[in-house]
Amino acid sequence: MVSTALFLLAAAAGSARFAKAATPDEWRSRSIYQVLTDRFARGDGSPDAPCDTGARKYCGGNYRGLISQLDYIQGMGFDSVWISPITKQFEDDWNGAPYHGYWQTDLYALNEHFGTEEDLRALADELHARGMFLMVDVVINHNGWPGDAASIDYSQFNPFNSSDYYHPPCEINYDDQTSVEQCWLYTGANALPDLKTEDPHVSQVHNDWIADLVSKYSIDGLRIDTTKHVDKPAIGSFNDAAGVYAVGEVYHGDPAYTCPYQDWVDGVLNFPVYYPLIDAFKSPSGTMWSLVDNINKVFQTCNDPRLLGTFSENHDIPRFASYTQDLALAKNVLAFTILFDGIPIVYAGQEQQYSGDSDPYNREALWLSGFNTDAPLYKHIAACNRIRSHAVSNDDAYITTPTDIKYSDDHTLALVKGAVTTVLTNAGANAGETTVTVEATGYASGEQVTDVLSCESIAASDGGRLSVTLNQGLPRVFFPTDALAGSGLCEN
Ligand code: ABC
Ligand code: CA
Repeated sequence: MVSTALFLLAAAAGSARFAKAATPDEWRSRSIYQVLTDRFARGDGSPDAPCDTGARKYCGGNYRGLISQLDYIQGMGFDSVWISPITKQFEDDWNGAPYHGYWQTDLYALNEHFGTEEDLRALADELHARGMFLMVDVVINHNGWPGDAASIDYSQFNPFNSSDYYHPPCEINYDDQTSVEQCWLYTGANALPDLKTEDPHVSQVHNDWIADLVSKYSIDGLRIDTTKHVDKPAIGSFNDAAGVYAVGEVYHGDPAYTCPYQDWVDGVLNFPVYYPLIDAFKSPSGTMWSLVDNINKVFQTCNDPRLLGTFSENHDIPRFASYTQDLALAKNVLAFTILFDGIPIVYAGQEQQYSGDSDPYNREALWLSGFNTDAPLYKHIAACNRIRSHAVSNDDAYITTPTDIKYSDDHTLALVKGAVTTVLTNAGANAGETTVTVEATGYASGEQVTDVLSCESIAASDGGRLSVTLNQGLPRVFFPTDALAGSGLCEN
């Protein structure tokens, strides 16, 4: 009894700080929708407010707008939202404004363009009321300054208000890791003064800050910007101090470079799979071979491949539709993104087939789509997310089961993960009918399986063999027909 009472007291005292902290394990089954806060939804609802991406200025999106469009996000099956960095930025905009949030000047104040403390708390509350998680982007590598390196007045920054806290300016040599960590990402027009994160004082300030921030706004997870530009021990202690799942932005396509970061941070964005994924699917002349190769390397090299973030677009890289308008190819790439191992991340606008290429044109305002829930990719994403969460609720082991590549050729890839068999093709929408045989799917001989994208059913034959017809370049996602009840997919 005494110990129970003590436990309850301790739990009550600790609840304010730790109750909502979400662990890596709690994130495994999640599916993330990434928004640039400024570009997703406006609180005043003005549906026609223009947003000129080329101008690189604020367009008026904010937390209140985001709250008002959570049905749209949830309707696609997402249960987590990654928002832009929340901290105060400089206000000058002669060379582009910090509408993206990566040019902070003050760790302890909010960027008021996005809303007040109450608005941000209201966003966290509304997400939690829906069973959703809040992921916040954070920057510990640098601050932002509206001028070049020589013009910086360090006293303007809070708390790192002297040049002593920063590395001296230098251009990064990407072949030298010390330079990657200690030189500046940009020294020109909008310089990014690079913090001495290896200094124990700087690191301690960051760690105290993040522990408080996570608690103050009930944050469930972090995306750590510029992870490869920060020394690894500082990343490790920062993730520990945060006490929630963090995914690091290690912007590098080589698994041998990217995977070792998992010794220091819970997860990393899966750049090694991103590059060959796009190459495989952006046109019918792509092939699957480097994708298969990098999947195998990631499985061999990363400590926990199921904690990586899988993505096919973000705000730094060309949108998929900038390569091709082919809807069948877009559906294949999204099916992979959501049904491959790891935590899927879809960047707002992908569901509306936005086609901006590089920064800043890939940052289109979502409200200009009218939040169209009839868009074909909106419905496609919803089906993929739905079968994934159904597979999770049917089988505890699904999420930690590695994907098995059961078949691949130049144009086709068949993935088996638990009860889900995903068959992908880069043949494109103009392709005719072909048949591919996938062996050893794990289905029983004679078992009926349904493609949840078309609702067509077929039976597995001996040894779980599936004879899969592909037509018009569309992906197929099979699940045992008898086990579909409750999924909301193909149930009648
Ligand atoms: C602005 C303009 C740009 C202009 C630039 C000078 O200023 O919009 O048009 O070119 C923020 C803003 C940006 C802004 C920058 C700089 O700040 O969002 O709009 O650009 O002021 C993160 C964020 C990103 C953010 C920052 C800065 C960092 O996601 O949105 O940018 O806080 C590097 C960093 C990476 C960073 C990215 C933008 O730059 O590592 O953290 N992203 C190579 C390098 C990478 C490099 C990448 C792109 O190029 O290795 O380190 O990323 O420059 C593969 C290789 C990769 C290789 C790629 C290209 O090819 O394996 O290693 O990446 O095969
Ligand atoms: Ca650095």
